[in-house]
Amino acid sequence: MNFLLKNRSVLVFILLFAVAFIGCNRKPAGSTGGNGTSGSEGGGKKTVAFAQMENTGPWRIAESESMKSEAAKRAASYNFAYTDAQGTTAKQVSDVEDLIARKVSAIFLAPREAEGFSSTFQAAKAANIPIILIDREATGTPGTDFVTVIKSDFIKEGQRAGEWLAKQTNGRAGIVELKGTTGSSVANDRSKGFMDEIRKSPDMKVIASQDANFTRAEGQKVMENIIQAKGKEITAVYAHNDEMALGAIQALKAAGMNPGKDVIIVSIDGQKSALQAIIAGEMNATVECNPRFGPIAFDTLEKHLRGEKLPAQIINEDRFFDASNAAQFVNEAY
Ligand code: GYE
Repeated sequence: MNFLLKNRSVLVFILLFAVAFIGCNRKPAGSTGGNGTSGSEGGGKKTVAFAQMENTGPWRIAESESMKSEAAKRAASYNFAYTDAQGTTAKQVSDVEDLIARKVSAIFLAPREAEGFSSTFQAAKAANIPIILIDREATGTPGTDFVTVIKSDFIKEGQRAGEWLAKQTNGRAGIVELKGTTGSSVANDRSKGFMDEIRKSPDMKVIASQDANFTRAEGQKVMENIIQAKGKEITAVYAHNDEMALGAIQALKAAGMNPGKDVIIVSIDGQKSALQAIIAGEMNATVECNPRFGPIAFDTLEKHLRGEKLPAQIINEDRFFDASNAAQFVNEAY
């Protein structure tokens, strides 16, 4: 003690050490639940954020879970902040603006629509906060407006669905297309890829095509109206995701039609309830679109932080599920 009192610099050092120690053990503010954000900019860790567009339906829930659990695995290095835009692009823009104001270290963004983020990208750049797009595209230049985009090849997904349907129906079908959210890159691309394939068979006709916003309830409602207008002309449904396909199956059954048999159903995602519907014979095929972005998203961020040059796009490899393999994969599905 005598020594300490005599030696002021040692005392100051010990005090500073104690303060730093308390700082490191401080719990991050908030929790990861609901619509709020969590994570602290303190504690020496980086806060990384995920700006999700909405958290309804198995695909989005699986994506959010994957991001949260990967952040938890890397909790020694990161605090995690999460925002839920509840299906509104304007809210998602302001969520990202708030994260920039909070000076988080990096933002993963799943943009609901392609347009609307350019001034947000400018603000992030000015604040030196890297943005990595996951699951959908947004208008802008990779490497400048955002680091890169990690996603599936949506045009290829549409092509695979179209090619499979042409084979399955011997090139003759009256098709209902249930489209994803208007203005999303994914809906445009899934339409384009499908149409590219369908055009090769003159007797494959899209007899109705409507936005059902990627949800089961809207898929069902839109399908009910189309059944009233087109009835027996309908021999196939191409839905941009499984949720809308499952809604359409409900509508077809309620109208006394036979999904999976008289009406061939093909969609995209590969969620558990779709594989179960394939096993039950009510649905025919689904192109996988993997929602488990956590590991690749964080690996990509770390490469960027190490100064590695990244490609403009990072494309996930996806599988294809139908009656031949649905039972084999149903247990690992979300
Ligand atoms: O297929 C769908 C979700 O953006 C790739 O959005 C994603 C799509 C996915 O709501 O189910």
